Amino acid sequence: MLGRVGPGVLELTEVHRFPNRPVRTGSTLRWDILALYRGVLDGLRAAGVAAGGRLAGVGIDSWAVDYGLLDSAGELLGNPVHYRDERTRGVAEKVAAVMPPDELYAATGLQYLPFNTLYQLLADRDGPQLAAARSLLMIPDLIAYWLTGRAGTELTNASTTQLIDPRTRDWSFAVAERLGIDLSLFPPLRRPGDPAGTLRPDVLAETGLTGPVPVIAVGSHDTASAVVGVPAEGEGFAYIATGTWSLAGLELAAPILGEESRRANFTNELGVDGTVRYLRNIMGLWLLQECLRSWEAEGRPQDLAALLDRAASVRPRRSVVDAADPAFLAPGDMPRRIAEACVRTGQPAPRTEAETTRCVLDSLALAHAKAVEDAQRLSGRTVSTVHIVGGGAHNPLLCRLTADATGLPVVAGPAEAAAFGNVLVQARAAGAVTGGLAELRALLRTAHELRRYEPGAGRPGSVAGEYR
Ligand code: LRH
Repeated sequence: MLGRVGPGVLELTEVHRFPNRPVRTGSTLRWDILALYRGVLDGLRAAGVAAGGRLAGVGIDSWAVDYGLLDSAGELLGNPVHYRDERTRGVAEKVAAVMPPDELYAATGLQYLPFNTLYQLLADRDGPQLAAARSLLMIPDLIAYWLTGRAGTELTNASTTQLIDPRTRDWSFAVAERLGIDLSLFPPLRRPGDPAGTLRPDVLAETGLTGPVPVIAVGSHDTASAVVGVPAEGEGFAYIATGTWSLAGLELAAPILGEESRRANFTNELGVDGTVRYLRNIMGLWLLQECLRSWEAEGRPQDLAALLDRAASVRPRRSVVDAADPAFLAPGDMPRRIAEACVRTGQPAPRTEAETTRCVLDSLALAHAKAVEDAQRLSGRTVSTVHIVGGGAHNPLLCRLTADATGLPVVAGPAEAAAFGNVLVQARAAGAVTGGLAELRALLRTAHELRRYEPGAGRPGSVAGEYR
């Protein structure tokens, strides 16, 4: 994405898009990291062409928790393993025997997800790669390292490792020691807005860019950048960052680390400008993406807009599944797994693509509402507006069902919130704009058209007009 930012100016242009297709080798699911890096280089070249050869900065964000291991020469030891791989099965139980879950939560504030970096590192513990590793780079830090030659660990993403203390916003040395994690593998922490090097000469040559091009640390966890890109006014809002995942919760000034919060499986990830992302992971549009993949493989490819239209006419909440259930984490045959979950819970199995889609969207809307409700109860905050950002902002049925389930108005957009949050934090570090998150969000509200869905307004035509 190419961004142009200045006082009163905020534009994003998509200059290049590339697929992210994980690959299974043997029994292990991996990221094709070199293909992704090639996509990044192609994207930088396209951005340079669109911007006339000069870029004021580059910022990188990606999904969280995963990492690459590097040897003593700084070479990547293997393709990073995908967090949906099953190698962490059973690891949390072993961790619990050494450090009970309540103590781990009180120290790190992280919700239980089987793929937290901590569990992945423990799953890798006896492998030859970790033994040979001299450093560990989270995915965006790895891309930044290849672009600049400089290694660092960006804080918002580091907070998803389960090795950060959200009160000190530094490593939790006690947790690492107790669980035998070598924190010296991680290069020094950097914070959003910090300089992160400049593009290497070979990168400039390959992309046709004119140097120097600074790389600036942003909220490198995509969800951290997406929350910067929530066009909210004031504090009484909840956000749902929708994409492969739905990340639903609140922006807080301090973590909540009590037992009730742990039992509700809320996380305290670290955000930009000292904020905390208090949220719960919900399986998200992954459920629908995987269904679409299955139907296509079976020779029944679907047109998404038509499918959503048909799903809108299906009887509401005919069957719903638990959209936070890790049983839906792994790839493969999602329609069958959804049908099985319905039958297991005494509900009718969806019979058609439209019924399955409706089941997914009803289930997501209910899970969104539950997360917004629980977050309010646990934080004492009152929410008057729910913001949906990310890909789901383009899904009118999901937005309407979420408004109905929460009983609150939903403001949808921008779909590219993470890219907006990324360029805004860069632009501020470069001095092109000033202010805190409130000012950055005010700029966003002037730059982007949003849609508002009122609860209980009925059919898809319930879009109550533009919100500007
Ligand atoms: C969303 C996301 C989410 C994490 C998951 C691994 O892309 O970063 O915040 O929990 O991927």
